[in-house]
Amino acid sequence: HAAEAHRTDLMTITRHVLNEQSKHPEARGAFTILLNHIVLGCKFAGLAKLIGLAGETNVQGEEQKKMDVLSNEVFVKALISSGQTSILISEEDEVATFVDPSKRGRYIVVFDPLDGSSNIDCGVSIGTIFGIYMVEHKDDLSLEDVLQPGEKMVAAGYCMYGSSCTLVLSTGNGVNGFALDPSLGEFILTHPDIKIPKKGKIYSINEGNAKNWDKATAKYVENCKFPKDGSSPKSLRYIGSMVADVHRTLLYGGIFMYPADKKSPNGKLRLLYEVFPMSYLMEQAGGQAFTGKQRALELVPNNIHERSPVFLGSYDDVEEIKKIYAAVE
Ligand code: AHM
Ligand code: MG
Repeated sequence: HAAEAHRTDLMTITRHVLNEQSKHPEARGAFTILLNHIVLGCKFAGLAKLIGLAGETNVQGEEQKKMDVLSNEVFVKALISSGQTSILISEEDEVATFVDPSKRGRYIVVFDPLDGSSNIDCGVSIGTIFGIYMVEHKDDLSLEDVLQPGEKMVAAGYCMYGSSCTLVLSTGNGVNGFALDPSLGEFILTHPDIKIPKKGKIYSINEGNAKNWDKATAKYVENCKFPKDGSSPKSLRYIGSMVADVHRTLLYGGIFMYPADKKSPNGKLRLLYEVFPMSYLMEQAGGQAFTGKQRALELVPNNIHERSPVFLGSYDDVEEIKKIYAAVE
């Protein structure tokens, strides 16, 4: 009666992470506390989306703070009060937050508290994206500690506020998906060990930018629509909300692209808290992430809000765009 056992033996995200960390007993408690504070921020951001849908003014008729600003405040406070963080980098804050030495821990968290917030008003899925680094010496910190390639992250994830609230996490040991059970208030493991299909049938890109694409991007998209090898054309899906587009790519396979173009030579997406965490998850799920020049996770950031082009998804699909770039350069 395995199915029954499954229903009564709930694998919460806390329990799952404690199991995963059992090989590193020294890190167990600290990481679990940190994750619980991130989860709190996600629960709030999910709520913020619902409040955002309800309108911009409260009962007193006052303008309320924008939901992304509010979510950022909740995340920053939750992360500092965890006692496990040393530096925080948020898409909402121009400068890095160095946590007061009395409250410092060994983790650096880079995050976009509410990505795709322009989609709130029409109820489209939005999400939180985060990546986690670890510092050796929490008493001797500098920005250099955070300007590290994505492959140095010790964990990354996102939470999607859609038809359900879904948290996808990797601690460097595969990718797992958890759904928020609203009655329990707990994230429950629903998608263990996610692997991205080796090849997909979907491509995802803002085609409105086609006028400004480079040759490689244009050629790849042309191949998606008019394949030269006799295969069927791919379907186009583009939500315009990175978390939702990446989540679909992870589960169904295919490729998500935000390339460089003539107007935005580095693309649009931010390296530290958008491109790195999603690239980390893709690799952990068996896919790839490429910048047009190199493996995304090997890039070394020069500043905290730097942008980078990205092509990520199924192994074979990213392999194809890599070949095209190699041929046109
Ligand atoms: P934002 O941080 O201003 O919300 O922008 C990020 C979003 C991503 O979620 C999404 O992938 C991208 O912008 C879509 O951009 P575009 O509208 O140019 O296609
Ligand atoms: Mg963003």
